[in-house]
Amino acid sequence: MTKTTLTYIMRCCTMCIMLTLFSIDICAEDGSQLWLRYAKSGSAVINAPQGNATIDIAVRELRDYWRGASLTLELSDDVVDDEGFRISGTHITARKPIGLLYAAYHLLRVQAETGQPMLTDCTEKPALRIRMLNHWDNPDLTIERGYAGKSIFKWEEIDGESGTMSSEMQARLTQYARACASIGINGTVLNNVNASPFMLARVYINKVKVIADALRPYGIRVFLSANFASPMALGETKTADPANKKVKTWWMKKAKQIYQLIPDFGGLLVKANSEGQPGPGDYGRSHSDGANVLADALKPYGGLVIWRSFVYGANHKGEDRVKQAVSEFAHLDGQFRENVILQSKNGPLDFQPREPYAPIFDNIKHTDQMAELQITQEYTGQSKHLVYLATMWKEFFSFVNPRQLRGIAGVANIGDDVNWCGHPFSQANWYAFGRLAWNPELSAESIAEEWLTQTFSREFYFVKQLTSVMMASREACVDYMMPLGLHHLFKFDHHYGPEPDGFKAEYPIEWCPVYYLQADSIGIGFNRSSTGTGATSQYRSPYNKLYDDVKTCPEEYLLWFHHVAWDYKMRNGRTLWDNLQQHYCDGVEKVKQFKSVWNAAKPFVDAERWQHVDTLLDVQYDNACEWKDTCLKYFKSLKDK
Ligand code: BDP
Repeated sequence: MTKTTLTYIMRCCTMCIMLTLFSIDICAEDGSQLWLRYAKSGSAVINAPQGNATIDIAVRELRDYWRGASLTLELSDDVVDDEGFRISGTHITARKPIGLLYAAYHLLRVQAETGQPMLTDCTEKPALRIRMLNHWDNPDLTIERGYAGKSIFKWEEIDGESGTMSSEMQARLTQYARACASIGINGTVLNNVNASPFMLARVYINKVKVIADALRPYGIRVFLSANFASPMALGETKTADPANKKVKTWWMKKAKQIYQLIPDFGGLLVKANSEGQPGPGDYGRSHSDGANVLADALKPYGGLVIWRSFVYGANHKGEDRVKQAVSEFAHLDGQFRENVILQSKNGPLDFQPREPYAPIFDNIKHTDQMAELQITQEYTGQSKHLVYLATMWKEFFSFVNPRQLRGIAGVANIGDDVNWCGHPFSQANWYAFGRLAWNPELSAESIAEEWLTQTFSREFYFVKQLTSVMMASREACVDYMMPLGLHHLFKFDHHYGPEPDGFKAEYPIEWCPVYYLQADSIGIGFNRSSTGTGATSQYRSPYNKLYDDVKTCPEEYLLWFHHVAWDYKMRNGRTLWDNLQQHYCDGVEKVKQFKSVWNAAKPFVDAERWQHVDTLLDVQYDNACEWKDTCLKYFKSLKDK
């Protein structure tokens, strides 16, 4: 064998190895790229102003992935909205750099969806000013209600003194920022609402600055959750009483310290006097007394206080839990500073698979409000069930006009799992949250199609079939877990499986499933009408009347608002008991169908993600059967008593 032949053979082998590696790289789909699976292009010529970090990112993204001809990016006051943009031919204009970045992601999304570098003239701007994620991440990297690994905010990998972080942390943060910016998210709360006071200690603020610096070019402002007793817990005051001078001074100094390091810091999110968290109530002060002290401290710097209305069991012990937010906050409306926003969960209880909307949105008129949605699937199968939540959020928007809100927050489902969210389809909920915060008029269906196309395949059959699965998935979950207005039948603490007979004397009654079921041999359901707790009276017209009367109450909320006899005739002429059984069976049946659709989808999905989803659908099916059997068995035992 000549030397040339040997070299040739060796070259070929190296190529083969490289090709194999390369193709593994292309084919292996571990979900880590989320919906940003753009193919490299590198062909476009992008003209843009220089010297701005955000515009540089927009240029880089387009240069790397835009497959069309040249584009010109320009800043112009013609675009009115600070975050908006205009596309006209090959000209992209925005008032601020962030608009150009949003335009870049818009173009790449359309290209990924259509397969073409399409330029359609349009003007876009976000519907809501604040579009933020709330991470429930703890400094020890655990995540409350997190089902996708540990926190991505790895504090030990950040050196606050030198302002640097590990390259892994940097890489993950950049991917996180890209994903958020690609769907218009512009704020993030880095830590749990059950907040460690240490998050406000100087050493953490130094580290927060490093994260804020990394996220800033992507238009994302950083917020922190604050423990109301921080000054005292950090040993710097003797009390956390908001009327105390030293406490006020502490908050002012803290604000100054934060803003010196992070000039665009968003503000503080506070869970006060709820589920054991400290608050102004500990000193006989009101929520507005407490919120206003923080608001005064942040005001000079433009910071916000986001105060949560998820408060129960403090001042209104014994009252129906779903009424307590209104009881606690309605009389304080008008007493909050202008930079205070009241943040409320979509439903009055706690992120159940279905709840009526929270009536606090009807009762607060003089304080800015934000809605809090739960992207992480605490009560909807965690990272094991395929449950697409956009349909639930659209349902909420049909009662509470999102355009009247100052912002919207989503409790994040993000962790350090390779695919970020655990279940491959849970990524869709992160995606849909951002898209709806940008434009709440988008349909849940079109968002599912967008996401599927970008995340898996543009194949028509695949997208159509899987869109129908996603669209049916939330109702399936309601059916197999708690149909017809049933709620909180979850196992204690982890909230995963069914425990309809759950009762523990040592727990507050509001945590016990039997309290919500109110089931006996006669019937089932919580009477919240005017003959019961009167929760229906907290709703605006016409819902107050509609919900109050068992005859007009929508059946999906029936057992939320009414205690109904087992043999009550439903609108279809069959008894409540019959209907309940039917719903549970339908729920199980739907999951079975999801499995067969997924089976047929095999040719369109890479093996790795296909297998992952398939395994999870088996788990979901088993769980759905368990929910049905456990609940129906228990109800029957009561009914037959
Ligand atoms: C409940 C969660 C709990 C949270 C609480 C909250 O079970 O972990 O701390 O809400 O929102 O859904 O504060």
